Amino acid sequence: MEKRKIIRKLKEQGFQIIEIHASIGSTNDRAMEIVKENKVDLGIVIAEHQSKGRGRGERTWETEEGAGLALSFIFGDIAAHQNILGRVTGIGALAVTQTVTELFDLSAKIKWPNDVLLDGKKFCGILTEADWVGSNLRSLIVGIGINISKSAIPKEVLFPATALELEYKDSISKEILLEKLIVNLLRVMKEINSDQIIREWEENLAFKGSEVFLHRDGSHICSGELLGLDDDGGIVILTSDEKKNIFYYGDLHLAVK
Ligand code: BT5
Repeated sequence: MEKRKIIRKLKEQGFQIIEIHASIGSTNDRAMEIVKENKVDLGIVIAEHQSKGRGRGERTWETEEGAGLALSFIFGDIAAHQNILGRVTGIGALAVTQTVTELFDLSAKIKWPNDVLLDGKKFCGILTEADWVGSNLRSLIVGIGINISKSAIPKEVLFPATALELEYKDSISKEILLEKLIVNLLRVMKEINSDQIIREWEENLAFKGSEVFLHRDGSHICSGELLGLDDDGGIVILTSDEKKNIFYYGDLHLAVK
């Protein structure tokens, strides 16, 4: 990637901290180190390879050299609004879906809470982490991992995986992808308090209207019809007793007919 050009653009967009690494442990870990040392309103850490990329909980995220992209945004100036915490991951996913539609005319779906799918397969995962000072939220870190080419797909995955170039059936430019994604993410983050943004996320929700089940730490939690999202970014599942159940974390699966 052409570092100098990217850095110049990011500075124009107001980024105070910009790091671009060929290889790093985890961009989210690096972003967390940065916010512990400095007050940052807007920052970004980008890497083309991660040796210790992380997913949710104890899970890992692989960013294969030359085939994937890892980026972590630091948002300090919106951190005052703690009530938006449940919205951030989905809104990051919305920025990714908008980006691949605009650039490649691909229809991506958001698998609640943090995966972005193309043709039912995961090509992007999002990990949002918060930096707390006592009970005050100081910064939010939004980590986005994207599979660009086929070799980015790990051999063993929990959910079927794909890569952008496989779905687009052509090569893509990381710079153009990065540029568009940043513009889109900054825009949706500005709208994070609006109800409209939740509806847009909902419009792109995978499995909406289908029978799903929710798992948490390996245990079955709930089965029913996925109705949509509540205002805090939770999913609403209608169970056979006609009750609407709302959940804020877990892994969602399509029920096998
Ligand atoms: C995620 O977790 O999907 C969140 C991934 C976030 C990665 C970004 S990259 C930038 C930033 N820095 C980090 O260190 N992390 C963030 P989860 O829903 O828990 O899914 C993790 C699971 O996805 C793993 O257990 C694997 O099964 C699968 N997986 C790992 N790498 C993958 C890849 N490259 N493509 C598709 N699936 C993958």
